[in-house]
Amino acid sequence: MGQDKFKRYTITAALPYANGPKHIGHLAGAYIPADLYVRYLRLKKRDVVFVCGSDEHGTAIANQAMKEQTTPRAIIDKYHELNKHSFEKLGISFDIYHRTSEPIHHETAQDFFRNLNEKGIFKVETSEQYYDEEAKQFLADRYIIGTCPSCGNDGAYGDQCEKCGTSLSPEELINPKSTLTGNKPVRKETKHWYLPLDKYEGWLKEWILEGHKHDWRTNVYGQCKSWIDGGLHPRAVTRDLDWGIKVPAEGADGKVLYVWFDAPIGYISATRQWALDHNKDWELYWKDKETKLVHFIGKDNIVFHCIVFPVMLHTQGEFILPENVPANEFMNLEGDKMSTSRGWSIEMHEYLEDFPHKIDELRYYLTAIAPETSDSEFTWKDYQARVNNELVAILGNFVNRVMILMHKYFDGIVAGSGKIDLSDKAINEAIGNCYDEVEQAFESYKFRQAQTAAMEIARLGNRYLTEHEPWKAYKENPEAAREVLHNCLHIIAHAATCLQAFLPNTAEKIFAMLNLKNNLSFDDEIVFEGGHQLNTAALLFEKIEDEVIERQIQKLIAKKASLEQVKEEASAVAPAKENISFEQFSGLDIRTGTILEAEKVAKTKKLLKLKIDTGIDVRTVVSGIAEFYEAEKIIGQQVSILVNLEPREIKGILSQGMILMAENSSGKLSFVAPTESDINNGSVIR
Ligand code: B3M
Ligand code: ZN
Repeated sequence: MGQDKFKRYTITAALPYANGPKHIGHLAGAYIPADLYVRYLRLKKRDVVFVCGSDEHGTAIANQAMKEQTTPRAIIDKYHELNKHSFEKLGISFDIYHRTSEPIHHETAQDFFRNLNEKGIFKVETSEQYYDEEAKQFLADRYIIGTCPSCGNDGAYGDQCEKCGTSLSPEELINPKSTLTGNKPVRKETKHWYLPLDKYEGWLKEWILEGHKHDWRTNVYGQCKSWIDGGLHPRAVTRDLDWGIKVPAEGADGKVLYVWFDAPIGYISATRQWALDHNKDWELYWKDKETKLVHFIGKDNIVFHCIVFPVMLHTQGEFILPENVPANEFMNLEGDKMSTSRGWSIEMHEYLEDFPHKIDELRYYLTAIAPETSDSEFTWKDYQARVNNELVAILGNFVNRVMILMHKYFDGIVAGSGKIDLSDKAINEAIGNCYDEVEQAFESYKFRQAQTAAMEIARLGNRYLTEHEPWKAYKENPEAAREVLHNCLHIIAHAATCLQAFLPNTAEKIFAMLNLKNNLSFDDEIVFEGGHQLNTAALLFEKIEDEVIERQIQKLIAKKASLEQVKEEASAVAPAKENISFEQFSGLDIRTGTILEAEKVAKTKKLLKLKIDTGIDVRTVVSGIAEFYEAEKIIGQQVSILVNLEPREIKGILSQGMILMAENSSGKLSFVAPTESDINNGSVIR
């Protein structure tokens, strides 16, 4: 199987954006398979480092910050912790869960860029890009929406139409609009650094199309082939953005590294940090030819891991390349695409809240339906069936019956002297075959098959027990019953050994019941000596009742509905009022003014006392905006003010006029002010 060609293993799982919780589709796509593979390697006593962490740059983070009306920093701190914690609870055994906001990562990414820049790898080009004159910034792809040229969807983004899946560039959008201001953006010149992928087409053909035709998954190979055959183009690796890693080059002020340039380098910086923490040499894990590098990802990340990042590693010169990129397809949920934003998802932390003690059940089910070759589907009914018919009825039942009988008939003591072997030749051989199949499946990244083969040991045991009926034999021939049960103990120990990558908590419980050391590796011998005392039997799995499943389905439907309602409310607009005459309108004297002073009105939640220069005079106005604006931050803010409103007393203060505010459907207020700077105070608004 060639597994000994390598001295050590660097295993990566895609760095999830820290812009929100991650759902069980992500878990099934990259993290569980990576964890299974790593646990297998550890069981084979191989030298392995398993790295992951939060991807904390890019517009995904900046967008979420805007949505939650907070800073990118606050967003990444919040979701890094949430995701890290969920992975831990789910038994994803990373050696390090790092962050791309760490200084060591900024340094590593900048060094990488500098190195390629000095080698003259990049093409530096000035081009015209969309610019929002009002927001005074270049617009990243995600900040431009318009009509999709392929399907006509008018909410397509500058990089992709999410309706039809076409990948786009901003220039292709019909009627582009800035998402920041809603304005039509203009074209403006800007300079960027490009990775000339086109120059490496020949190299990629040789490395992937010839070199990995037989060992990469067909879906991965196929995607690479269609990218390469379709012709590659230079890709900008810098962006005009203020959230990210500063571009370390002359003339790059205000520019950051493109998030897909820095994120995969995150694997390297995570390894560096881990090496520092554990007194290891990180370079061996990234530069030694005897190290096997494997990236676990979902199918939407294939081009970056198979084409862009390898070209970066190759042009750098010293780095190894991935041996394999076993990307999974997608997992759907109850007949529809899984999506956090549409509320059709089971987030990892949601599952953990409802089923804190059913970790192995989820790992098992997600592996059983892993989308290794095509999209698959999670349904709560199928989850229930797998748990009840396989984990409870086969594995749990077998282990439980054997333990109970051993305690009932023999006080939980293995009798005899010396080593008590597995005496049934046929069973012994069958177990050997299971091991072979498990290993072969692991070596070729077929985790569904590996799990089925490992479960086969428990099935075997169940059949063996049913055939030999020790509870009948015990009456006439207790020694025969004893031998059957001893054999069953061996079968249980083998099942636990083979299943422990999939079911780590269960295996731990089994080893404890058997009074054997935890984490038996594939090469450890299983030994029961005469006189060996078993521990008491504990229940491994509980049957899942229909109500539990029904509740989950209802919860899912309710979540989606409530999200849709929120969206509807957010876009709801108050109906128009009755017409008024021009005279009535002209009666309003509205002017531009500037806030000179602002302070909270004591003992109120909503009120600010403002001093306003109206151009006519300086006057006091009390305004109910304290929940939306802090007093100190609005000094100097231009406003629109109705100056001929009858003065009135509010909380003992005479308020002379009213500030005009825009109010959205959720009650949020915003100033209405001129957008040009030469509109002086006292200008008439009409
Ligand atoms: N954060 C995209 C994603 O979460 C991206 C992966 C980076 S892997 C280096 O799907
Ligand atoms: Zn489209």
